[in-house]
Amino acid sequence: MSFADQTSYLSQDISEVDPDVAGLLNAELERQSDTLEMIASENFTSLAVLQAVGSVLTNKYAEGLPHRRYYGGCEVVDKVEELAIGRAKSVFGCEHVNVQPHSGATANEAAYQAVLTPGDRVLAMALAHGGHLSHGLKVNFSGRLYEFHHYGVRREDCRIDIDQVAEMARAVRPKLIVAGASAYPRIIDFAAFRAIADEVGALFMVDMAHIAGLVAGGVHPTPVGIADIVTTTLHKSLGGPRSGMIMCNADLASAVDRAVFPGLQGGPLMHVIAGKAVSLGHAQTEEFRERQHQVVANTAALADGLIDGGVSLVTGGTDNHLVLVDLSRTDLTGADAEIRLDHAGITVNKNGIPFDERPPTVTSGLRIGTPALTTRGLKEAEMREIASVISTALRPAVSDAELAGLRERSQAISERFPLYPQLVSGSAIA
Ligand code: DSN
Repeated sequence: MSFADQTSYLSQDISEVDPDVAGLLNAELERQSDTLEMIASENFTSLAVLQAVGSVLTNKYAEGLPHRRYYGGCEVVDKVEELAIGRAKSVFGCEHVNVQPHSGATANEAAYQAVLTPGDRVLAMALAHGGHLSHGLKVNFSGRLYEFHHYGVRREDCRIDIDQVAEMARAVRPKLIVAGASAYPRIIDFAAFRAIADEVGALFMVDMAHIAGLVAGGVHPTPVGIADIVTTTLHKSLGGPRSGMIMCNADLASAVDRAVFPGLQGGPLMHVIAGKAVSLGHAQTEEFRERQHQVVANTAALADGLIDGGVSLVTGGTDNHLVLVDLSRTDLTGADAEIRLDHAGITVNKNGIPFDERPPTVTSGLRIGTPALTTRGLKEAEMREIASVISTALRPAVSDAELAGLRERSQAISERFPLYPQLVSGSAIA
């Protein structure tokens, strides 16, 4: 193609321009279709969100906020961002929202920057007990910039030790207390954290990334109206595009906005903000609310099936979208179990469990979630069948031939629930 032929540059299909990348997109579509996706932080977004994220809005710079931009030509993207803001307020009932964070980690980074000065003390949940990387892990920006102290769960029941939170808050006198988890299968009592924050004069922040869909669907208590700041991702249980968002009370609005831009980011990803608007619109529908109820019902059915199959679960069950399998009393590590389930056609991640004696690269746990498969249409009957596949795969002496048989059972389920049928005919592009 010569420079004179610009029409081709602008309009040629990816399969012609770049068969390597096009082939990989199709391979990933096939992988997602043919396996059972049970990573608790993943989901399948809608075709409509894929279309928004793959749109011409990727071409646009729009630093600033709607009607207060540093670039011309923002009249359309202003409307897109206003739609996302208005819908986020309707879904979660927040006073203020900034929809520009590129990810959950950057949402947290901006939230900290809005209310903290480097060196300030923060109290958050330990990663090893189910917290998040950006809640003060030493090698993460959060642990390097701020003085994090960590609470955890009780040894006897693996529930958040709210007495320990209170004791630590009184001793540490943090400026900020953070709640929210990446591997906690139970409901979090936000009001109890608020009371502790008030007692010690701390601000209270919730990172609800994992449970945002459940909160929007009314199946987990909301932290909005209780916490001063609420951060989230859009792509986990909420099922939107890969990205983040910050909600806060009106008094923190300008500090949050300034922290996102110019504090942390440059141009917002307007194509992704369009995807956020689409998914937040969907989060107001009855289909969405019913699906969130189904997520909780599916996880409960999965938990019951696993327990019946002899598998131990941290806390003995679940209230939300995930279970945490406890392999600590077996010879099987989380790393080996992840590989076994991969061979059985089920994608999960190894995960540390509270008081794990194995290192984080090995672990004694598996985190298994149901949002993605619930979006695909699976219900309790399929969850019981999947629990049977998983329990069999985790048995001590399972053979390769048995794992191959289990993979056929997994594939039989995935074939009954087609994923993106519009895309399967040779194009993974929306
Ligand atoms: N990495 C995300 C998760 O898988 O839960 C959030 O920390």
